Amino acid sequence: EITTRLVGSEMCIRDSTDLLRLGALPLAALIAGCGGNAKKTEKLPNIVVIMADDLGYGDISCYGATEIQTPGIDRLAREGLRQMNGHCTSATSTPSRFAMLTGMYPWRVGAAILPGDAPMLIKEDMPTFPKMLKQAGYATGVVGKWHLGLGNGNVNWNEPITPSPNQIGFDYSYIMAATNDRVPTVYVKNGRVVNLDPNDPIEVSYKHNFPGEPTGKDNPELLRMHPSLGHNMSITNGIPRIGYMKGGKSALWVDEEMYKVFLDEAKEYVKAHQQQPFFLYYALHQPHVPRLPNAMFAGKSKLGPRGDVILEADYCVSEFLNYLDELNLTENTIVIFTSDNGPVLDDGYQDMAEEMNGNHKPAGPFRGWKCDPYEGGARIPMIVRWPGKIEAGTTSDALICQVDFCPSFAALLNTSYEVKDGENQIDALLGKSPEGRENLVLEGYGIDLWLKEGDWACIPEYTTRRGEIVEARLYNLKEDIAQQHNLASEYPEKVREMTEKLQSIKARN
Ligand code: NG6
Ligand code: CA
Repeated sequence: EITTRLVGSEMCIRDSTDLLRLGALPLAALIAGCGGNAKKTEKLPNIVVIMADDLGYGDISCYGATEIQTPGIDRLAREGLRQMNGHCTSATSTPSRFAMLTGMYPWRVGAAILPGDAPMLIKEDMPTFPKMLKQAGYATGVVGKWHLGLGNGNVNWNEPITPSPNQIGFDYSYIMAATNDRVPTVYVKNGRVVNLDPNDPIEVSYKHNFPGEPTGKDNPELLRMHPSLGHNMSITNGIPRIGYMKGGKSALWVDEEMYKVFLDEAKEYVKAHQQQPFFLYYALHQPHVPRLPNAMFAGKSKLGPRGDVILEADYCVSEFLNYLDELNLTENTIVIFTSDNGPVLDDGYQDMAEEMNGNHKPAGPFRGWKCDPYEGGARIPMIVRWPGKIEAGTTSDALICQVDFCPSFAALLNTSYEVKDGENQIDALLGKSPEGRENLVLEGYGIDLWLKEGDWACIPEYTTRRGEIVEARLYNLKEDIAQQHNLASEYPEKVREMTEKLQSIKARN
């Protein structure tokens, strides 16, 4: 008989194949204790979420790319499960990451792409994925892109910054504040800028430049890559960014080395915490702009810098997985690989992404890109590996979203933890059940929320800020995966029903 008992940070099962054989039972029951006659105990599984930045469904070979090969990420697919209907909540970064970490729809707090000097969006009293895991006995760390704000506004970058990720559930953080195209272009470790010289303090502003500081706009002669849109403010490493910054010379990052800085940090974290259950959120910076591959990858993809940094990201995944092997952690570590939003070619720099794209289809078979309220904006790769527990080389069509990670893992760990919108979809996440969510609210950039339910996707009619009415759109994804035929006028009832459903989810509190 299976009882539900957690023994410190250990769970016990009769033997390691029990979990597989008992696949039909709720996983929470499986992972729980097993009374007095246990033959051996097994540690709680480590959990790693690797999240790429702007990587599309069609950008990796295990999801059908033919113009680029991603053997590192493909290894995860070969040894695990590909979610074919996996989503981020939003077609941009900050909202999706907010949802993944809080289990709450991001539009409830008006989440939007944040500047690098924005205050922390996740309030200290909000439930979070890492807090839940801490409660279950995990060490929790984040390495890489943050983009959820830091401090309480008016951050002094020369002092300890709080709140940082360390105040909302992570014991350890080694991050960039926002994106690689936004200032401050420095790393922040546990709330402190890394390698800062106190005699060269950092100042940051998103409103005005600092006297005498060059900008991309005024000093194009200093640039080694030019903007195509925006990105004409302060310059770091010959690359113009969004926002103004002064000082901090010794702390500035070198874009071409960033892959290694974060990879080494991720490995270090795992090494340091291998004795206890750990959670690592490894947030890759690729293939977001500016795309500056290390010399190891430059020119290797034939798709230009965008393809090259995808190869770089793939290398990071591969090296990280090899390191888990080396430390003997592969078997007891759940690894999820995913992305924060759909792909984009030209995202503000002249980096040949469009010119060199050739026949590559970054969004796979889907319509739309990053920022768009279509499948291409928010259906992303989601690969889950747990050796021995998830059948290798399988796929699932269950509707599932990153907003479900926190409540799903809470169920797996038998921890009771309330979140607002995420659902316990652990059986779908691990491939034990073909059923996923009944519906999911998704968002483009701005105010266009949309609803996916069954075979249908509906973007209700809405009014833009300028007062223009955008007509409702309705697509049958089963027959029209590329969303080419708007069926709204043919099925007004369906539109009405889905619009009301969306309204009622919005109103839920
Ligand atoms: C946009 C930027 C884009 C990118 C995006 C955020 C311009 C013209 N475009 O405003 O380059 O930084 O914000 O991307 O500035 S995200 O993946 O972090 O959401
Ligand atoms: Ca992104």
